[in-house]
Amino acid sequence: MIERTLCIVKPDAVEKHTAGAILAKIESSGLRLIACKMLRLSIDDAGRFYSVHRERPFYGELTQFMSSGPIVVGVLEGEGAIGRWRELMGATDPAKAPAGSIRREFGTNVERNATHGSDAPETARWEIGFFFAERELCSD
Ligand code: 3AN
Repeated sequence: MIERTLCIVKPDAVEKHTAGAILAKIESSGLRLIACKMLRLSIDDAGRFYSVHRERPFYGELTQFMSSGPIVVGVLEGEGAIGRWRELMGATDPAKAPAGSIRREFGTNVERNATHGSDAPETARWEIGFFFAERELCSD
């Protein structure tokens, strides 16, 4: 099934000037980048985006970090895009992500783990709508 998923290059990876390298890996994987922009979240934006995690102990730190600098957000499209993008990223903890994965190569720890990806079709729809208007999605 052709799916769409949200990708975020997080502030740690933008700060290290690795956003381009991450986008290159995405494009060479065969996933299509159909939307992309750079922006900086306010702490309130980050809180809304991560509201599913608001009861978790790391919520405060996570929203601080995600609003600490610019991010690059994009929409990926392709067959099984949600699972393929998660596989390309690797595990949440970069130390547990396989060699060659994006988080292993570019991440530092569970918080500063370089990228985000949607985890299911319903979340993908919501997350894409959080950042993009329909006219910004350059699909066929
Ligand atoms: P994933 O992004 O791999 O789906 P989730 O949904 O468990 O991982 O976590 C959402 C985000 O919360 C992660 N991307 C990560 O940056 C952050 N996070 C998860 N666990 C921790 C933790 N123990 N400490 C700080 N941040 C965390």
